[in-house]
Amino acid sequence: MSAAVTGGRIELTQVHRFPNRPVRVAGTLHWDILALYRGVLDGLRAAGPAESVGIDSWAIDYGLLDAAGRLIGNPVHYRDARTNRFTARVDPYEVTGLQFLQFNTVNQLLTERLDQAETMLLIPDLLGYWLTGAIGAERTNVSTTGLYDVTRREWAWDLFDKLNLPHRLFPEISSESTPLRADVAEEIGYTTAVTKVASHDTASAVVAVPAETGRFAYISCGTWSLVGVELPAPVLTEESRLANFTNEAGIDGTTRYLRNVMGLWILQECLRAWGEPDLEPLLAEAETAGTDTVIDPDDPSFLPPGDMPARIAAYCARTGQRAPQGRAQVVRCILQSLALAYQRAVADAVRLSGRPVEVVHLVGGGSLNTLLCRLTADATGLPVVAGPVEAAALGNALVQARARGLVGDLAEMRDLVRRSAGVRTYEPRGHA
Ligand code: LFR
Repeated sequence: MSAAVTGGRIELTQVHRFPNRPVRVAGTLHWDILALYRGVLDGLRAAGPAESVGIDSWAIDYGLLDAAGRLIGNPVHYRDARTNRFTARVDPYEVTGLQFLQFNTVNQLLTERLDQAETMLLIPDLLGYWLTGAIGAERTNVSTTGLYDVTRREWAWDLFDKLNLPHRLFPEISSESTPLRADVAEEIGYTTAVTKVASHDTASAVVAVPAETGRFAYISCGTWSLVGVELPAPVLTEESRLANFTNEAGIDGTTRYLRNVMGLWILQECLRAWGEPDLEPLLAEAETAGTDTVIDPDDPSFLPPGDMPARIAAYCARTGQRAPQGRAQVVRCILQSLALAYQRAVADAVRLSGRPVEVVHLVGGGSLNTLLCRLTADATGLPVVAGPVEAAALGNALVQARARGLVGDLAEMRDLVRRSAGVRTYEPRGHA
């Protein structure tokens, strides 16, 4: 995406899109990281001379470099089964404030042989290293590893010793901009600098939430749905741990207090199993598809890739419910289950943080899904403001714009989003 700030607005243009297709190799699910890097180079070339570049991606996953700075093997996908054996956390919640997800970086690292590894780079830091030659770690993404001390705002060095993880692996947390390597500049046809943005896509998306006051919840709705509130400080209570809420770092010292809900992944995998039919007609049918069936989107059976319609049917058999019949009912069942999961997460976030909420901002690809937005408004009993769609890209660009003096603090960035991006409000029905 290329972005421009002109006339008091920020405009995004899609310049290049490439697929991110994981590959199973000898039983392990990998990211095709070189294909992704090629996509980045093609995109930069197509974007023409850009004053600055920022990188964000999904969190948690990483590549390992050897002492010569070469990548050791292909990064493993967090949906790989290698972390199935982790059923309880290894990092103390009162230190990391992180939700337990079996695939958190810390767990993944504990499955690896690390003797050849000199450096661990999270995915955006790895791409940044290839573009610039500079090694560093970006805070918002570091906060998703289970190896970050959320109070000291530093790597949790003590924890490394307890877990036998070598200190050398973890690069300094830095926020410096770095110029492109000369050979990369030559390849894409211009030189520019990589600006450190919120490299965790969810953190970038939260920057671009067009909230007017602090009394909002957000749902960053894509493959995952990240549901929570923005706070000035982490919540590290026992209740919060039991509710599996996470305290991930946002920009400017904010805390993204949220829960991971499995999200549109379940729908995406159904569409894949059905041979990628058009979603729009299915959503139209799902409007009136009568089914009361509700699944728990966070059931572990929905985590790995596979035949999702069959897994939904198996879940229903296990929970004594009638399985949804036909595609429209399956879609309806997924969306109403997500809306209920959002309702629970918003209510828990409010209860556990004490932060009152008047509106739910639903950003990301899911904001185009009118049925989901409507069901969410009805379930939460709150107005749902849907959009922007490309929230992560916008948040990324906004932080770059700020580094260039084009916009000020978070409130100003959000003003800019409100002036620029289209949003649609869904009022709840059936509430007094
Ligand atoms: C969303 C996201 C979530 C993270 C998951 C795995 O794209 O980054 O925030 O928990 O992907 O990295």
